[in-house]
Amino acid sequence: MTNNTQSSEQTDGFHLVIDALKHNDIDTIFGLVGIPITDLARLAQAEGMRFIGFRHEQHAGNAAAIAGYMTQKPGICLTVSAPGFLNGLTALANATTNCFPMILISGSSEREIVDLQQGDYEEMDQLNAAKPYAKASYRINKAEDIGIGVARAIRAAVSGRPGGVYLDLPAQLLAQVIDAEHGRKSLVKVVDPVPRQIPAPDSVQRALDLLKGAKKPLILLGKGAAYAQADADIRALVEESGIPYLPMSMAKGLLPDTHEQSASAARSYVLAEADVVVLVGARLNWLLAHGKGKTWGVPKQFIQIDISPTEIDSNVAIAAPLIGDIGSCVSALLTGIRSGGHGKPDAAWTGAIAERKDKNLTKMASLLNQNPSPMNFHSALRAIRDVLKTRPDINVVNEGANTLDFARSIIDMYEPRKRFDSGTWGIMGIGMGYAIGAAVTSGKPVVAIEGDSAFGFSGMELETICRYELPVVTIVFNNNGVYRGTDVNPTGGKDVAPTVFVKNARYDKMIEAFGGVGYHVTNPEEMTKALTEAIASGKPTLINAVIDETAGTESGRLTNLNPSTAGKK
Ligand code: ADP
Ligand code: TPW
Repeated sequence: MTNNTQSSEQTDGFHLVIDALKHNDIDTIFGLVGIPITDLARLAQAEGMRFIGFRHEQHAGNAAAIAGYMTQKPGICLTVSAPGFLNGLTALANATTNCFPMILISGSSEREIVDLQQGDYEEMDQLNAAKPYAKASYRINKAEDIGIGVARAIRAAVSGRPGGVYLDLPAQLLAQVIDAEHGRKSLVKVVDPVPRQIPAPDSVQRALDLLKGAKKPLILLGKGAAYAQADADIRALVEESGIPYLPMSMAKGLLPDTHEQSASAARSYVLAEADVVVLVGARLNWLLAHGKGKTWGVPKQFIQIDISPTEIDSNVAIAAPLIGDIGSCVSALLTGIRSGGHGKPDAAWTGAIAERKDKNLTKMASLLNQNPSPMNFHSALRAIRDVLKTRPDINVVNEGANTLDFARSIIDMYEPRKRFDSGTWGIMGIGMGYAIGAAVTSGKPVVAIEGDSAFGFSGMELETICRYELPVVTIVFNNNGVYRGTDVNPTGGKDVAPTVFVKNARYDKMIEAFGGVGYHVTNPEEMTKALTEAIASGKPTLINAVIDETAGTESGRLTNLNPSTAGKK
């Protein structure tokens, strides 16, 4: 610090962190207070930011992550040291896995005590603990570095493949006092945080050539495509090429699910039969059977659009990689297609898809229209589907096993980035965090469709939803257990089976404890009424939906991934 820039005014680490975030147009923090960040949260609020306080850091982190996914700006999660940090770390790891930009900011204990392991309050080497699970991890030690440290965290979170960034703020840093003018000058506004990355022209040509020769092309849209916010060009690519498309679960709504080129209802057929597949922001991971085996049927060639070069050839050979941001890559393909020479896909291909779609949709309609008592997944979801059809702007959160599998295929989405689910890990526990993040970020209602087990991971955040009066409707598919409620303890002992919960639990009573509205529904008519009223009221609501406890299958559709003991009787 030089004397000639010194003013009589002073600032400190607390102020500089808030100033640095605001300087980069970040207006919301999701977190949970305690030593040493309580004053940071207070100050954020005093300085006009929104601070949303949670009951557990994992959910604050999930809210931040989904806010990042929705906005392309890093969502911020603020926690205390060691245990608070670790609770948030699950969300940071999940964000990194799903390519969502977020920054986990945790206070940390005295460095000199932590490093000598002398036993400080909440002692932990957080920076190193975060590293394997974060895209980048940084610690700021000097108040005058807060500006550059926050800028670095923001750029790391959103540029290239987005991910989770950890930012370590030692308690001593927050209390450090420096000259205010010097502090102001140290702030950094990140210029062009997400620069366009234009694909090389020869890569584009290679992809176009491959596409031109295709007889049975298919476009596969992943959540990277939804994240990229290139909605108009993606739609134009699909419609002008005439190529059938499949959305991954969180890419649903990029084009309305009712679109005639959607091949969702003929998914297994198109995956097996396609000859050239254009992957747009979708990884060939377990969710796509690693791009090989029976699911993928006849030999095929892939065009893969991704911002991350190391994603290419990760599971199978990629014939035409297209490295760049999805907006630029899709627009380059579109220009090529518009300049001609790319005929529409064979009518035999689109015809065969249409035929299978019709058959499968008719079969599904008859399942959906049955009215069993007790209600099952299908009849409950039919009622929800019909209400949500009238509100395409509503955000949908979805987790569970059967509840996830059935809702994903039955609930149509009409707008991009409105569906948030268990994602790349198949994680349980994102429910209320994503719901709060989505409600706060969009200002629109959220309907969270939750298995009863899935809901339990974040259920205490009902209080948060009620406290902030968020328009979140949580529907608990209550079938008395994990997957279903019918397992028995083979020993005849008093403990119930590992998958079983308290029978006939009344989750609706939980929300009433916090002033929210509870409904207990046992048939589709009651579901329709409850959901319609809840959405219209905008009040925090929980609908306890009684589902046939025999209806679910173990692990939902993932039975093949579930090893079972040879000795099982
Ligand atoms: P899904 O689960 O829907 O199949 P994934 O999460 O597996 O989707 O894949 C998303 C992919 O999108 C990642 O490989 C990521 O690198 C990529 N991606 C994310 N944002 C962009 C972008 N703006 N431009 C290009 N690729 C992107
Ligand atoms: C963090 C394992 C996968 S699905 C599931 C669990 C516990 C719950 C299924 O029961 P639910 O749904 O929600 O009642 P339904 O419709 O089948 O009745 N811990 C974490 N993540 C995962 N995925 C698990 C455990 C799991």
